[in-house]
Amino acid sequence: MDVTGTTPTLDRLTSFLSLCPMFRIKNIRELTFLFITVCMLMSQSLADEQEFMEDFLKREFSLAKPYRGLGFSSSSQWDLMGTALVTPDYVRLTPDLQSRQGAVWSRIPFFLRDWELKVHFKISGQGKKNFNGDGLAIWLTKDRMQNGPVFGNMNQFVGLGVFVDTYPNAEKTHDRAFPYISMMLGNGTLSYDHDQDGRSADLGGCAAMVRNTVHDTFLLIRYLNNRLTLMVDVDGKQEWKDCAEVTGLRLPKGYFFGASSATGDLSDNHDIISMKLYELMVHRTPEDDEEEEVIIPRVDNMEQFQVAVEEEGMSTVQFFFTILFSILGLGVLAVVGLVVYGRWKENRRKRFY
Ligand SMILES: *[C@@H]1O[C@H](CO)[C@@H](O)[C@H](O)[C@H]1NC(C)=O
Ligand SMILES: [Ca+2]
Repeated sequence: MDVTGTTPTLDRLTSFLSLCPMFRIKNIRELTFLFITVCMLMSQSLADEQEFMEDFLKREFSLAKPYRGLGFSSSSQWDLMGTALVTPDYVRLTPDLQSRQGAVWSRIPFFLRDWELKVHFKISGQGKKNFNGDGLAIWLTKDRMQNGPVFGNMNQFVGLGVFVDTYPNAEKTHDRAFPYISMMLGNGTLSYDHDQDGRSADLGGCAAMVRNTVHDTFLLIRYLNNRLTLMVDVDGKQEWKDCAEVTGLRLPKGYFFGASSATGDLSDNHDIISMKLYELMVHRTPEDDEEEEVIIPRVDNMEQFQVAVEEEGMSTVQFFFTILFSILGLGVLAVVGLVVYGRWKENRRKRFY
């Protein structure tokens, strides 16, 4: 942005402001801040809308009706495992019975750079709230078809896990409501702590009422320019709600998509209705393409991320209101000051008589 271009705007802003007496204050720095903040907010929302140009459904990485030959035919792109079975309307990972594990795994390694996965799932069962479990997980990991304690998949996994956790295992649960959806990036040494519902390693999440709903429940995992965004549509309003987001997340290529689930003493039916993978088309600069490939998944500035989770900084909206109220406060102070000054002058005049 060149300097000469911005000056007339500032001049115009100043002359506009001098028209309204309320805003006639000497220091226009606050107002400039306000103006810039509004511009930033507007450009932000525009950027969000235009982030990618197009998306393309990739059938080889998608699981959708009709599930012809799924898990059996040699031409199928998916394998079934454990209790997983296919019906005309869904892939049931586990039935509403104790101690079951089931999974469905893609057979094809995945190499796309920017993508979005829409998962249509259903969790239902006889148990009352908090007498059901344990939930399901969506994966994009180095290993496939493993058994284990993380929603029916191995621990110390390498790659991405998104968990729909329907049972609070930790006793201190007042900090989050269940079912709780969260994500984690495994690097082979990090482990998912089932007794703590994965708190120590999760990269954020949200509560989502996803069990025994009358409407359809969806989640969306978007990976775009190394930013991972998790969104949910669980209220039957056909609208995505933000759940969690991590920037600077680096995921190696050649991993496998999967979905898994496990029941323990408590159970539920855990069904996948579809998993649709879209490739996202993005504008790129040459520098973007020269970016290093990682071998182990990681998040840049992990420490920074953890700080951000613990003590949230001022959001743009908070900043906007802080500035707004500062200006209003200054206005009130000015009026009070004028009144006091007027009284004082009057008193002084009186004293002279
Ligand atoms: C995995 O991540 C943890 C926590 O960030 C770190 O301490 C550990 O060294 C990492 N392991 C590998 C193999 O990179
Ligand atoms: Ca749990």
